[in-house]
Amino acid sequence: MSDDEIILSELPDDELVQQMHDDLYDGLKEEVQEGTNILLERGWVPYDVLTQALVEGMRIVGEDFRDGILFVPEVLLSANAMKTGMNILRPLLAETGAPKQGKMVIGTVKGDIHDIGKNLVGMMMEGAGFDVIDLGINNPVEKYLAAIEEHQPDIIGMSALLTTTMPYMKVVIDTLKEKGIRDDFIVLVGGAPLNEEFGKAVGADAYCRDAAVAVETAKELVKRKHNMAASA
Ligand code: B1M
Repeated sequence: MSDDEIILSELPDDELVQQMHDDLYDGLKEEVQEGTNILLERGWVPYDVLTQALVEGMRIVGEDFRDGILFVPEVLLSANAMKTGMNILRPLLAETGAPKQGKMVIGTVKGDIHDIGKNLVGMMMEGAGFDVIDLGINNPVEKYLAAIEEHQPDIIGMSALLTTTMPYMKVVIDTLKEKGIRDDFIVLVGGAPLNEEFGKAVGADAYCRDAAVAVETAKELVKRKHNMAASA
């Protein structure tokens, strides 16, 4: 061991979190995994590990990607390191014992392979008591339709991270309209380049800024739908 090797378990929380940002930046899977476990062992709640250590680390990666300091291969390593941490947190976030809320089909739209944000939304929705059917990435409208047919969800969630792929959400929603089934579902959209106005323009029920907002919005809209059905 070299003199300057960092022992993660010996770092105080704030320095460990900083170090995890650096390790995520450098795409160091095992270190991110170890850091995640250490924070959990120290009693951190999974949501705080997720947001403060992992999501914040990815935000920094995103800035340097945007500024041309990091490139695709490096960002891929960071994404994989992030996923390692998320995999540890997934079961912990899911086992909250929350009462069943409904079913959601979620996928990243056609042409888009970004899935970290979508996965995170799926994890948080599961934790809030929703059954989540994850369609993965690069989904053409046919995939959503097949999943609707098979799973009869309450909610359809779409994710897009590229300005070139976000318009595809309208293709999906317009197809639902053409088939006369649009109003059978709550449609939620999200992803970094979207905003409220875009959500309205494509005909979604709501734009969700982040996973926590997605959970709150989903709960609220499902409740509203049930109340409407009960009073009909
Ligand atoms: Co991409 N990429 N990328 N990338 N990438 C962005 C999105 C970009 C903004 C980077 C930049 O330039 N600053 C830029 C898009 C620019 C634009 O369109 N205006 C970009 C680009 C250009 C590209 C490529 C074209 C690069 C290239 O090849 N030259 C290429 C495209 C590939 C494709 O999809 N066809 C590409 C590839 C990649 C990687 C494969 C290397 C990797 C993805 C790995 C993976 O996902 N498995 C990658 C990554 C990691 C990023 C950044 C750095 C990080 C995205 C991320 O995971 N964020 C991203 C920079 C950025 O976003 N600032 C960037 C963390 C995640 C937790 O946040 O996804 O926003 P986010 O999710 C949030 C909310 O948005 C929301 O909740 C989540 C959690 O709170 N949310 C939802 C998301 N989906 C939701 C769905 C919902 C509700 C809420 O449904 C109900």
